[in-house]
Amino acid sequence: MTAPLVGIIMGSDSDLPVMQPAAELLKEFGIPFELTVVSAHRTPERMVSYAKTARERGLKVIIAGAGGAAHLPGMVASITTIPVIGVPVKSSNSIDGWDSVLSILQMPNGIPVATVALNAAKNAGILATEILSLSDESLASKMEQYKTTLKEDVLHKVKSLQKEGWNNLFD
Ligand code: RP5
Repeated sequence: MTAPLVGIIMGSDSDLPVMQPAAELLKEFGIPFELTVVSAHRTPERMVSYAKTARERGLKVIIAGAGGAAHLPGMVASITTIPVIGVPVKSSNSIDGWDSVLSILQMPNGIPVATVALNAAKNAGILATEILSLSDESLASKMEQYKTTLKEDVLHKVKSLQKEGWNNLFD
C-alpha cells in the first residue's frame, strides 16, 4: 500500500459529509491519503501524537476540518511544521458558521492555517494537490487540465446563454 501524502482529519464523524469532497478530489488526482477523526477537545493526546508524527510518517499536507469552537486546525498547525489547510464546518454546534470560520482563520503570527471557505473541503483538496504539484510534474499537468476544464465549462455556458437567451435557459 502506498504511504499517504495527505492527512484528512476532522473533529467528529458528523463532519464527514462536509469533508468527503476533499477525499474525492484527492482520489480523482490519484493522491494517496488517510482520513480519520481527531478531536482537539475530546482526544487531545491523539491530536498531539497525530500532529507530532505527521512529518516522519511522510505526510506533506494536513487538511483539518472542524466546526463551532474549531480548535483542531490551529492546534495541529501549532505542533507540526507541515502545511495545514483548515476547513471551517457549519456544524450542529456552530451558531451560523462564522464561529468556525473565525476560529480557524484568525491565527496568531507564526502559526498560519490556510483557511478555505465555509464547508469548502473540495477547495482544500485542490489546494493540497497544488502544494504537492510543486514537486510533481504529472500532478501539475493534471491540475492544469482540471482548471482548463473549469474554464471550458464556463465558456460553454457563455455560448449557451448567447444562443438561447437568458429567458429560455431555465425553462
Ligand atoms: C466539533 O464539534 C466537530 O468538528 C464538529 O464539527 C462539532 C460537532 O461534533 P459532534 O457533537 O457532532 O460530535 O468539534
